Parts: sequence; structure tokens; C-alpha cells
Amino acid sequence: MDDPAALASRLRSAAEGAGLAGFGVCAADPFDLTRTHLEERVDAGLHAGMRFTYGDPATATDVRRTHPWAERLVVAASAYVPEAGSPGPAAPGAGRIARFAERDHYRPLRAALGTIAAVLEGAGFRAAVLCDDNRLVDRAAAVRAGVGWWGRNTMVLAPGAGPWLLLGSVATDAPLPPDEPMRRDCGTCDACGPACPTGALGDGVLDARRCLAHLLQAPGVIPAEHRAAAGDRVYGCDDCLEACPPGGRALEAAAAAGGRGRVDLLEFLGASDRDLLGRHGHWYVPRRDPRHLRRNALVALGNTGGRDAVGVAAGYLGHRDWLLRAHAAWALGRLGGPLAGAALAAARAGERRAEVRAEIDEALGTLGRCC
Ligand code: B12
Repeated sequence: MDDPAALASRLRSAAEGAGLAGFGVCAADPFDLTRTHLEERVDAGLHAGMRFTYGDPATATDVRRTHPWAERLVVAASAYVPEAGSPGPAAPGAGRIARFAERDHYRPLRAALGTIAAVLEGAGFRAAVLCDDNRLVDRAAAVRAGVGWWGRNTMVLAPGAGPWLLLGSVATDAPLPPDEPMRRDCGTCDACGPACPTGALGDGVLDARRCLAHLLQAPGVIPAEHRAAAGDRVYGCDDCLEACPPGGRALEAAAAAGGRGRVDLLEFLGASDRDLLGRHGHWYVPRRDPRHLRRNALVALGNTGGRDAVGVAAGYLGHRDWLLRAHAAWALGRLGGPLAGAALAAARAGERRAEVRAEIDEALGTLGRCC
């Protein structure tokens, strides 16, 4: 059997061989400070009602509650920029996808974590992969294992890649030598705070109620006060990452890598549920219900306009789903013009849902027409 130090360097070579951008080992002891932060955020409502790790902070910050045999966490980071490219300039009728989701960038990370787990099991130890899993706060493990430092945008940042990293761990009972945390922080830089379109960031603390990445993957109505700020986004938001200097070089290389992360909103809104889930199955979609994707696309259509935007949005005023009728009404108020006004007024007469009637009245008001 390998001695622990030899096993650790075998794992590191496996990680490098798998093209990972970061690797480190830490003790699997509880993350008490992060537990406190989670509980404080829940008490203050900053979690916006999310479950994920906020649902059970004690379990999410103590891997031994689900893996009692865990001694160490082997932490890995995968850089998805410049590979993810850049969405390129905004255009009428064009929606934008955040870079981490323009394809399934977790897939290579999960494969590499599987390789690490196999090496550990091959050496006679237990191993379990935890990646974007509610049983572990990935960032806390990454910081303790020296993979990166905690940025003011709450991202884990690493030299070279900056914030453009996905994180995951392998819990194991192998007594591997732990690595030291990085002695880095953001110093006086606060580029991310002002870059947030909704002011969701305050010195290392995120208010998810204002975070577009959350609002676009949360169920229900997108708060009206944040719809314009959503702009052309259909899924995720990269603004506090794009503003982050440590990620600048990777971002420049991504710009050179060309356009990815754009969708044709009219085509998107015309696609079947099956197609939407088929194409974007790796996105977090509440209850796997593509109504949330159509909702986002209607808001983006209202913000970007383009050929046939009014026609397509007006078509959704007759949709069986009130949520889509409501956001279509808002989009028409945003697009404006006589056709939009006429469609809204016509729909108003037969609209059964009070929430939708309210959206129609608001939109008609925006157009200077009363109901
Ligand atoms: C819930 C969640 C979200 C929520 C809430 C995010 C949040 N900040 O909590 C929403 C939906 C908004 C979200 C958005 C995104 N997410 Co997300 N998400 C998660 C998830 C499931 C749990 C995160 C968690 O537990 N947060 C708990 C809170 C308490 O942690 P925190 O906000 O980081 O808070 C820390 C700091 O505030 C720090 N702190 C406290 N005080 C201070 C003071 C200063 C000065 C500083 C610097 C720090 C600091 O301590 C806190 C922790 O103890 C993880 C996966 C996982 N299982 O861990 C992925 C994860 C965090 N998400 C990830 C990604 C990529 C994103 C997006 C970039 C996607 C996108 N482009 O839209 C955005 C980024 C938004 C942002 N700035 O966080 C990656 C982040 C990788 C990295 N390099 O950090 C993760 C780790 C997934 C993965 N496995 O790779 N996400």
C-alpha cells in the first residue's frame, strides 16, 4: 500500500493528467464558520428561500454526517474559460447564457473526480464524489484545501483562472497529507460590487433575492423591479465574474475563442418542451418544467426586441400557462408600439387571472393606454 504522501502525489498527477486547473487536500472536519454564515443568511432571508445547502446547513458543512468514515476531502477545480468562449455583442432577439452553462462544463470535472476516486479505491480506501451536491459547500472545501481564495463576489478565485472555475471533491478515509490554504485575498479591489446589475453584492455577501443567477433559476414570477436588469440573460449571470481582474486573461482568451452562449429567442420560444429540456437538460430548472425557460426568454425578448418580437410575445398572451401570459404582457409593455397595445387590450377583455390582468394593466399604463 502506498504511503499517504506517495498516494497524494499519484492523485495530483491524475488530476493534472485529467486537465484540472486546481487540486488540493484538506481535513474533512466541519466548516463551522460557513455553517454560521449559512444560518445567518437564512435568518436574514438572503437565501431567497433556496434549499440547496441553505436547506440543511449542519449537513452541508459537515461531510461526516453523510460520510462518517471521511478523513480527507480531495478537492478539484476545473476551468471552463476560455473553452466556453464569449457570447459576443448583444443583438435584437438574441438571448445570453452564462459561460458555465453554455454546455455541460460539469461533465469533465465529474469524470476527473471519478478518476481520483478510482485511484483511491484502487489503493484500498473508500471514496465518494461530491460535486454541486447539497451535502457539501464546495467553496469551503476549496478554500481550506488551498485551491483558491474567497473573493468579494463570493466566488473562489485561483491564479490564472480567476473565478472561472467549477469545484468538486472526493471524500475519503485515506490519511493524505493536507495542503495549506492560500494566503491571498482581494485586497482593496472591489470591482465586482458595482458591476452587479441589481446591487446584490455587499463585501463578500450575496443577497440572492437580487441575484439574477438566482432569479432566472427560481420558480414563479420574476420580480418586476429586476426584469429590465435581466437584459438578454436566459440562464445564469456572469457580471461579477467578468469584472474580476484575476479572471481577465482567461476572459480575453475566451473572447478570441469566439461566440458561444447565445440563443435565438424566437426559435427558443417556438421550440417544444422536449427540445428545450433536451438542449438545456444540464441547467437547473425548477421541477424540470421548461415554463421557467420560456418565462426567462419572454423577459429577454421584451428587453432586446427584434423582428417579430411583438408578434411572438402577443402569441403568448393566449398561452394556457398564466405565468407565461403574465411575463408576455410585461414584454409587450416593454416593446411598446400600437400592435403591442392592441394585443394587450384585446387580451385584457378575456383574461381570467388577476395577476395577469394586473400585468396587462401595468403594461397598458406604460404605453399610456388605459384598460
Ligand atoms: C446556492 C448556490 C448558488 C446560489 C447562491 C450563491 C451563493 N453565493 O450562495 C445562486 C443561484 C445565486 C448561485 C449563483 C452562481 N453560482 Co452557484 N452554487 C450554489 C451552491 C449550490 C451552494 C453555495 C453555498 O452553499 N453558499 C453558501 C454561502 C454562505 O456561501 P457564500 O455565498 O460563498 O458565502 C461565503 C462568503 O460570503 C464568505 N465571506 C463571508 N464574509 C466575507 C467577507 C469577505 C470580504 C469575503 C471576501 C468573503 C466573505 O464566507 C461565506 C461562506 O462561509 C454551490 C454548490 C455547493 N454545493 O457548494 C454552487 C456554486 C457556489 N455555484 C457556482 C457558480 C459557478 C455559480 C455562478 C457563477 C453561475 C452563473 N454564472 O450564474 C453564479 C455566481 C453568483 C455568486 N456570485 O455567487 C460554483 C462556484 C465555483 C467558484 N469558483 O466559486 C459552485 C461551487 C458550484 C460548483 N460545484 O462549481 N449559486
